[in-house]
Amino acid sequence: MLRAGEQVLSYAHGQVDTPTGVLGRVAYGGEVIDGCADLHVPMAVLPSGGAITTAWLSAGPFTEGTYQCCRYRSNTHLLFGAVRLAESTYARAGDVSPLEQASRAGYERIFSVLADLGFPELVRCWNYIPQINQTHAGMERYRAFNIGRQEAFIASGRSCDENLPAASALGAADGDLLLYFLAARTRAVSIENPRQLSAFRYPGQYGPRSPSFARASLLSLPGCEALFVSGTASIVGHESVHLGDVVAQTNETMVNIDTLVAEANRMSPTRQFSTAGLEFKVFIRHPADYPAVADTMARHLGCVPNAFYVQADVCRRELLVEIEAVGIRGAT
Ligand code: 3EB
Repeated sequence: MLRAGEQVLSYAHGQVDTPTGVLGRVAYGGEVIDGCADLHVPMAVLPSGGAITTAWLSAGPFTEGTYQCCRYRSNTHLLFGAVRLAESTYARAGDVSPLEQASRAGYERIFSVLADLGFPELVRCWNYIPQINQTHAGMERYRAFNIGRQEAFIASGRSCDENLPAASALGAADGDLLLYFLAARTRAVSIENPRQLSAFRYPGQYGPRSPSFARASLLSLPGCEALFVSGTASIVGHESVHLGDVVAQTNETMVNIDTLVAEANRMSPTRQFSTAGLEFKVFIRHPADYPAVADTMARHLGCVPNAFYVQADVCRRELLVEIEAVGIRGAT
């Protein structure tokens, strides 16, 4: 188990009972128990249920509070925050859906919190969108989310194609729109995947507004460097590949992650990240695919992955798996 304070940021998943040095905790699955974690995500843990807690560990002293409905905890270097929005509090306004409004409002709040608390750099975002693949009033919900998110970037004076955060976007069966994030005082390096078209340049067939995220981000902190690999799927160029084949989709996804790791090492030659050394969170559309996904990852890596698995919908209907990862390398 990692001890807080050894380096500016560490990450752990599993049994995280650390009482001190917790910047933020997120529990996946299980029951909603007040105080069990800072945040609860309603996604079933595979293969057998229960809950997994993830923790971002850092040294105090911390400042914490609620600011414009955004809960946050921060120290000298980093801020962890979360916004939960009920779509029912927004009314459809012409073409503008409640989800688009909630997504825009959520990101605008995040940006104002970052500006006011002095953490201008959004490094990593997690976006959980209920019923992500459902269509309402002719628009798929993931696409409505993308419009609202990009509107917030524009309204906050942020670029939509530079310095974007790493991100994941997944669908939960139900609940509120949930956004959580890590922000820093210093800028991260955004990394793109040469095998894929940047998501912020996706053509119009994937929705009227492109998704605002980078394929990975690399943050230098005192004593360590953190690589945040965005949710990664079986996409080459801008197209989904290996339709209906979960093993091939998993392999293609791992090749995409290998490519991002190589890009990160090109930008940070001293740190030498390796795919096998990353910690993975794996989102699987159909629970029955769990053994095939876990086995394919192990074969690809040549070892048992440091990973946990949850059931979630992926933002394109044909994608069966999305894999994200984090790697933190201390000074060597
Ligand atoms: C993709 O590559 C798959 O909209 O924030 C992955 C990670 C995906 C983040 C997002 C979407 C997002 O397009 C989907």
